[in-house]
Amino acid sequence: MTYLTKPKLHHPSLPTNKMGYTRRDYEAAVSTLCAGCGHDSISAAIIQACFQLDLPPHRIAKLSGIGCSSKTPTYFLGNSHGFNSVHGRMPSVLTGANLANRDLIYLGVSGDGDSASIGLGQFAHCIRRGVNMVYIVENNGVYGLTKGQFSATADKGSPSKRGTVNTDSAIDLVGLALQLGASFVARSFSGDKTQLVPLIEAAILHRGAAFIDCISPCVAFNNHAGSTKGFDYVREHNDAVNYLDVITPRDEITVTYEAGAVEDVTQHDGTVLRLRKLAKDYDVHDPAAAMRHLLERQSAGEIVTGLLYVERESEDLHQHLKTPGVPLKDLGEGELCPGSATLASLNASLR
Ligand SMILES: Cc1ncc(C[n+]2csc(CCOP(=O)(O)OP(=O)(O)O)c2C)c(N)n1
Ligand code: SF4
Ligand SMILES: [Mg+2]
Repeated sequence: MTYLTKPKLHHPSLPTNKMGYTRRDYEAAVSTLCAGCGHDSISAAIIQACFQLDLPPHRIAKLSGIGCSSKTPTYFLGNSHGFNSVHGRMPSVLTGANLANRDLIYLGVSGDGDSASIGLGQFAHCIRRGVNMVYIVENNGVYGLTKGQFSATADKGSPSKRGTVNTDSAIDLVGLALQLGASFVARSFSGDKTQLVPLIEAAILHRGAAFIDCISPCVAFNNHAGSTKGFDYVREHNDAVNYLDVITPRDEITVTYEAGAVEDVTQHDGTVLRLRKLAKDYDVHDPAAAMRHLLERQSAGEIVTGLLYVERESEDLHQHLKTPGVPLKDLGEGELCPGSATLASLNASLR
C-alpha cells in the first residue's frame, strides 16, 4: 500500500508545457502522508515549478534523508532520478552526485530534524561549498516520522502537543545559511503557493547553493495552540518582504508594475527575477541587512518570508574546483589517468 501508483491515462484536454508534458507527468506515487500535512503542498509546488519551467524530468535528480519530509520525493517527479539516503546524510550524497555529473538539476529535500539536528554538519558544509543545488527544508519544528519530539528548529518556550515546553534555543536555518555563504536564501510557507512556486523556480535557475526554508505544519504533532509552526500561527505572523515572478529569456514580458515597488534581478542564464517588494527599502543583495531584518522581525514575533538574499554573480563548487565542463562521468581513462610520466614529474615537483 505504500507505493500506490496513479493511473497513467491523461485526459486529452490537459494543458501541456513546451516539452509536451502535462502536469501529471511530473507527479509520482499517491502520498501516504497524513491528510493536510504541509509537506504534500510543497510536493505540489515542486511539481508546478518543474512543469512551468518545462524541465525534462530525466534531467532532475532528487535526493533526501530520512523523515516524512524525506519520503516526499516518492510523491513527485516519478520520471526523475532519486536517491533516499541515510538520516542527515543527503548533502554529502548530493555533493558527490553533483561532482560526478554536473549536467543534472539537483534537488535536495530534507526536514528540520534531518538538516538541523543529525545533519547539521552536512548541511553547513554543502552550503559553504556552494554546491549547485536547490536545498529545501520542510520545516515543521518536530520529528514528525518518529511521532513529534522537538527538533532543533522548535522555538524556545513553545509547547509540544502534550504540553511539555521546549527549553532549548532554536536554530534558524535561514540565518545559518546566510552566515554560511549561501548565494540564494529564501523562506516560505507551504500554505502560500503564490510565493513558494516562483521561489522554487528561481532557486532551480540559480547557479550555486540555493536554500529554501519552508515552514510546513505537521497536522499530527505540531499544529496546536502555542505551536509557532502551526497553520494559524504562521498565517497570523507571516511578514513577507517580497513576492516573485520568474521571467525566463523566452518569456514575453507583459506584466506591468507600479514603479518603486519592483526590482529586477538578472541571473547568469538571463532569467529575470522580478521582485514585487512589500518592504520597499529591503535590499535583497545585502546579507548583513537580511540578517538584521530577520532578527528585528523575529524579536517582534514575526516570521519573515520571501526571497531574503540573492547574489548577482554567484558561483558554484565546479567553478571553485575548476573542474572541466564535461561531466566527470563522461571522461575517459586517458583524461582521468594522466599516466606515469606526469605522475613522476608531479612527485618530483613536490620533493
Ligand atoms: C541515524 C538515525 N537516527 C535516528 C533515526 C530516527 N529518525 C527517523 S526520522 C527522524 C526525524 C525526522 O524529522 P524531520 O527530519 O524533521 O522530518 P519530518 O518527519 O518532521 O518531516 C528520526 C530521529 C534514523 N532513522 N536514523
Ligand atoms: S506525522 Fe506530521 S510530518 Fe509526518 S505525515 Fe503526518 S502531518 Fe506530515
Ligand atoms: Mg520535521
